[in-house]
Amino acid sequence: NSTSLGAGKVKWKAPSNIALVKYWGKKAGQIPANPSISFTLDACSTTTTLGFVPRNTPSDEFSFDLWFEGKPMEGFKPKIETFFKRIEPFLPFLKAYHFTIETSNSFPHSSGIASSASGFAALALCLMDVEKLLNAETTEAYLKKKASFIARLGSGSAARSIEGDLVHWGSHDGTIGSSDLFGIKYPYEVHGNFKNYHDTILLVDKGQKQVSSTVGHELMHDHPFAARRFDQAHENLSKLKSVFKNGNLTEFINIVESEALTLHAMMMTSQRYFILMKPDTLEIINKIWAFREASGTHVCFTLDAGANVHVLYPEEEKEEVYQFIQNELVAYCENGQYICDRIGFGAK
Ligand code: 2P0
Repeated sequence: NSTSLGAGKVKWKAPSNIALVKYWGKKAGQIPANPSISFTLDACSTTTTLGFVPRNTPSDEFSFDLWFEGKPMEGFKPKIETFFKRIEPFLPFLKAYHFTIETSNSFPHSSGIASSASGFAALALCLMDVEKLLNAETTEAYLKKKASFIARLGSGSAARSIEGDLVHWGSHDGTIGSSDLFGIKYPYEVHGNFKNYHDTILLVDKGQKQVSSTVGHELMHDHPFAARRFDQAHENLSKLKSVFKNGNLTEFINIVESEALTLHAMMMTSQRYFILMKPDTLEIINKIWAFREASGTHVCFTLDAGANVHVLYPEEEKEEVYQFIQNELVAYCENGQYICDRIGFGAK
């Protein structure tokens, strides 16, 4: 059903996400070693426009240029080149066009917030729009599913940045439609306690990470605790499914904080070992625990592959917790910087 297509431009805004059960470790072909589930974020996003112009002469090379926040981004081109090579079998039109990729993030540059999830999700959606223009029969559901599949080949966690508000990625026994190849919107009932859940991201350290996530994943290959960890992720996902149904926030906190600390424990116990948390990360965690105990609120934390702390809390407790963040936590943020985010509903 392919038609030819003139020049044009498409645009998508894709959100970042924060894993509750973490993806850490993978098999060949960007297949996760264990299933994960994430909250889709709202404020943290990448906006990408993709211009395309048909090329006159056939070529064996990809042709594209890349702009980041209005400036040419030569340094990132090899990553996109690798990405294009991986996805070409599934998007055979890639070499027929010259692409202009223009991208910008809603969050501050080098804030320690990974842009690979939102970035690859936005680009994958743009490429799927081109496929849709070439084939009018492409449905919205197919576009989203394949966009997640394509995004995964750029960065694993990007598979979870297409839809909202909760996204599950990775085979998990008894979960309808669960797949290693793409993320799916969580298909079961979710308790009202999780509506409009808040995530205030405290920017503790904006420096370059010592070990990239890709290397961290690789170090799980001969990690002494890998097998047990992967089983644990399955167990935690099963438990979390019950929690999403019954709304038990105490149990939610227990799973989510344990996942965050286990992720970092895996880093500390791999060979080579490394630490991405900073002293202030631990200060914040201790403050959160003390406040939770004293206030009876359900504030908790999670961590990404970095020193920043994601402070999670329900809509009902937002005033009290936000006051606590202001009074006691903002002091630990680099230049006082933090981002008020919440659960979001996917790419637009
Ligand atoms: C996650 N992270 O589930 C885990 C937890 C960070 C901490 O997936 O090599 O950028 O591109 O597939 O997805 C970050 O790793 O790694 C990540 P690649 P990715 O969100």
